[in-house]
Formats: sequence, structure tokens, C-alpha cells
Amino acid sequence: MKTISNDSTTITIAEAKESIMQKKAVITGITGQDGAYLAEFLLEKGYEVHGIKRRTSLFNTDRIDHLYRDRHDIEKDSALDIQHSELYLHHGDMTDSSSLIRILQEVQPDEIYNLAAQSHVAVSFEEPEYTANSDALGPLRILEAIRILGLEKKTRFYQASTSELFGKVQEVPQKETTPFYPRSPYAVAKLYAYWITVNYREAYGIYACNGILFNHESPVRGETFVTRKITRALARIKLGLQDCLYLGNLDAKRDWGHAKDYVEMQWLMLQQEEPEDFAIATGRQYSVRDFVNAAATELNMKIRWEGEGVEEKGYWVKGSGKSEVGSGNPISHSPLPTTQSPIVQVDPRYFRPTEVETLLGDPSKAKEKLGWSPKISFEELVAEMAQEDLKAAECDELVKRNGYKTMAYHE
Ligand code: NDP
Ligand code: GDR
Repeated sequence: MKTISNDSTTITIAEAKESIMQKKAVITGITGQDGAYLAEFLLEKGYEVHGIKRRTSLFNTDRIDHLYRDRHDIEKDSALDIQHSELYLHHGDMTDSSSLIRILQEVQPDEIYNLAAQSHVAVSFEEPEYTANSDALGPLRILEAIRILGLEKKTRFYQASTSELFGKVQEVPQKETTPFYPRSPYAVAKLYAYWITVNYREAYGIYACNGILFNHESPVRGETFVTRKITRALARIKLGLQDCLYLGNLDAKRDWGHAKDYVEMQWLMLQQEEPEDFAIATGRQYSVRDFVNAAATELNMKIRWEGEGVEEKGYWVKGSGKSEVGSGNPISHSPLPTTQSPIVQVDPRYFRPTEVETLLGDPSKAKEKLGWSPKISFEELVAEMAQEDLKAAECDELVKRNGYKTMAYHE
């Protein structure tokens, strides 16, 4: 075997080649919020990135279109010596082992970031079996594929775990050692995924880590998660495109960070010598009501809450966020004795059968061991989201003013 040596080290030529070769990463869920930010981050680091996207009846690559070049264009560009990003897309699905095995066999990745999931907690109560299939068995399928293909020593695995595991919180703030108490089919599925990741690490020596991430948001957050629902709706209300924002539990508290900060952490976790699990959070907590107020301030709007000034008459208890009423009056959409209709109304349809009332993370371990701390503040996050949604609403308003139809509004 040929070797290269200097005073302190001797390495094989194969190892030397390996160390300067471009790393390959597979991202499941690349079309989602985190997938898009992570793909951009890894491409900037010089990775060859392979994304797995599922088949949908409409295009689902909006969030990554700016990173992707059509193969035909690349051929033309290479004739002109134009650089292009190393992003490749493959069709696959978390519920389909054969597609996952085939893609991993073809790519032989150094790192896998498993971000794909049915990620909506409320939807998981409506589709519990599908959620378990994609969110619990999906990660198992990838870990098994690593074994089947003999990639245990080569490929590092990141599992997108979640603060929802803490659910009915047993300790404040929550950290890596806090006991779990999941409160939804989504969280129960993610609990399985968490432990199967730990088990495959211990049983087969796979470099596998859980990132226990608290809520993180951005201008490309899915429109039905509460933060984006708020910024999008307020921007549209401001421009007369929408009348009212219907929300569920206004008292729920979350530790909200920015997705851009959190994907850096996902990468850092796979660069350590030993695989470990980390909780990622900001250490600051706000309620849904606080988020509405912060977005309204950013957009120079005054919020009229449902029931404002009418508590004593037994309509909605101001901002209670619960389906109880003061003195037995009808609870839902009662006519309000106010001259102006409210901007924010509570709709019990958005309450969950079991709720996670409060989450607050302690990211000390990530700070100490990885030197990580979030750079983007809550205020900056809200401002960025609100301003981006205002731009989008301005576009829609222009389209509408010129007599064209804008996209349907769905909550
Ligand atoms: P998104 O909902 O934005 O993205 C989910 C991604 O998974 C999308 O690309 C989606 O595809 C894909 N997907 C869903 N089901 C399947 C399937 N059966 N097969 C293949 N792909 C599928 O989530 P986020 O980006 O916000 O979150 C990323 C991961 O992190 C998720 O696993 C989530 O549960 C977890 N997480 C998120 C947190 C957050 O606050 N954002 C916090 C903690 C954990 P499509 O685009 O076609 O819908
Ligand atoms: P969450 O996020 O359930 O924490 O899961 P979401 O934004 O959906 O809800 C946060 C809190 O807001 C309350 N809420 C509403 N939620 C939604 N979606 N719509 C409403 O109208 C509404 N009104 C009040 C909720 O009851 C809840 O308490 C997110 C997802 O990204 C998960 O995938 C991830 O694992 C966790 O964050 C950490």
C-alpha cells in the first residue's frame, strides 16, 4: 500500500484523496423550509447535494428553484465554462424503502440529513397512521438502508428530532436530559424516530445524531404554521385582501428561532468526533399573542382582538385562547357589539385534542461543546417574516387591482 508521510502522520493515498474529495450529502425533505436553507448552506460549503423530493401533482420546488439548474442548461453552461451549483434531485418517498435504498446506493453519501416528515402537529391528529409511517418508520428505513448497503462506517446520519418530544413539560427549561412526554401522533412518531436513531448508534456503531430542535421559522415557513399564518394574514389584512385572522390557542408559548441559524447547527452536529444529541433553542419564550403583537407593530397596525371590551357581557374572554365563555353565551362567532369587527378571532377548530402549552429550551450544551448560539433575534425574525409577507401581499394586491385572480386563501 502506497503511503504519504510527514514527521507526525502517515496516511494512505486513498485516505489523502478522500480528505480532499468533495463531500456528498443527501437531504430528505429538501423542498421544505429547513431543506432549502440547509441545501444552500451545504452548497456554499462546497458539498455535492442530493435532495429527495416526492412526487406531487403540482410543482413543489419553489423554495429551492434558485439553487437548481436544469441539466440541459448545465450542458450549455459547461460549454461556456459557467460554474453551476452541485444540486441533484431524486424522486423518493419516506414510505418507500426501495426508492431510499436505490438513491443511497447510487449517491454513497458521507452525510444524510433526514428532514422529511409530515411535520404539522394538528394534521397528525387527522392522519395519525400516515404520520407514523413517514415520521417513525421513515427514519428506520434510512437507517436500515445504511446497514443493507454496508455504509455504517462511511455515512453519518442526522435525525430531525423535535421539542414536541417534551410535550407536557416535566422540567423548565427543557434540555437533552429532560424526560419526554409526547402529546400528539406527530410527537409519538418522532419519539420512535429519536430512539431508533439512538439504538442504531449503539447497536451498529453508526454515526447517528438527534437534533432536538425547538420551533424555528423564516419567510419560507409553511403557511399553516402559526407564525407564518400570522405574518401572512396581517400583511393581507393591511392591504385589504383579507378581513380577519382566525387562530386557536393564543396562550401557547414557544421558543422561536430562525431556520437559518438552526441548519448550521444540523451540520455542526455531524462534524464532531463522536455522535451526540443536542437541544437547539434560543432560551427565550413568547406566546402566540405576543407574536401577533410583534408582527402588528412591525406592520404599523393596531390589532382589534375579538371580545375586546366586552368581557363583562360574557362573550369571548379577551384573548383567553380557550373555548370557555364568561357566562354561558354562544361561544363561536357570536355577533360582537363593537362598531368595528375584530381583526383577530379565536376559532375553536384550531384547538388541538391535546396541546403543548409551553416550551422553552436550554441550548447550553450546544453552546459549550459546539460553540453555537443563535445570531438572529426574535424581533429580527418577526420583522423579516412580516416584511416579506407584505411584499408578497403587495404583489397580490397589484394583480387584483388589475382585474386578475390571486391565489385562493386557505388557512
Ligand atoms: P416542512 O414541513 O417545511 O418540510 C417537510 C419536508 O418533508 C418537505 O420537503 C416535504 O415535501 C417532505 N415530506 C413530507 N412527507 C414526505 C414523504 N412521505 N416522503 C418524502 N418527503 C416528504 O418542515 P420543516 O422544514 O419545518 O422541518 C424539517 C424537519 O424538522 C421535519 O422533520 C420536522 O418535523 C422537523 N422539525 C421542525 C421544526 C420546525 O420548527 N421547523 C422543529 C423541530 C423539528 P413537500 O414539500 O412535498 O411537502
Ligand atoms: P408546533 O407549531 O405545533 O409547535 O409545531 P405551530 O406553529 O403549528 O403551533 C404553535 C402553537 O400555536 C398554536 N396555535 C396555532 N397553530 C396553528 N398551526 N394554527 C393556528 O391557527 C394556531 N393558533 C394557535 C398551536 O396550538 C401551538 O400551540 C412546529 C412544527 O414545525 C413541528 O414540526 C415541530 O416539531 C415543532 O414546531 C417544534
